[in-house]
Amino acid sequence: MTALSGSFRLPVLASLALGSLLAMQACGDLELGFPGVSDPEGERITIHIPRDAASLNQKAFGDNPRLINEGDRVTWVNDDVTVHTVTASDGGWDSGDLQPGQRYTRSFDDPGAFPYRCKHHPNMTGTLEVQQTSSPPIVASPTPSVLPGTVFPSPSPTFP
Ligand SMILES: [Cu+2]
Repeated sequence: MTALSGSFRLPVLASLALGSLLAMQACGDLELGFPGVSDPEGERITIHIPRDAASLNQKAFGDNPRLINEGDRVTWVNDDVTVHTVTASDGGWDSGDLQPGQRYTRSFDDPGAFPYRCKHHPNMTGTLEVQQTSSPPIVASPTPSVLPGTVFPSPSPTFP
């Protein structure tokens, strides 16, 4: 009986977990889709701003510099208990105030180095290094792979 009631409880737990995931997703920027679903245009990268981030200086945003590929989409999540921002050093983009638990997402479509900081704690710095990808990320029509040196006879019409 305990095993049976246990197996009845599982779907409820699973749907609760899914529900909270969806709720978390809805808290941040308006963004459709499910977590974990791959974006065909690039990777989704999450950078967590940890507790007491202001004391971490140039490591406040994790790995620094952080290497990503062009087209990748970066989400910063404020896991701290104080307000932070993610603000480009050149002022080109700005998350605005991120309350604890809030997130900010931005796509990086051009290669280069993008230094940023927190407006409230200018000692909190990070740099994204966006690398150029050698091949285009989107393949419109996949072509069959042909081994180099393979010779195909030119097609000739056949008649009965
Ligand atoms: Cu801050």
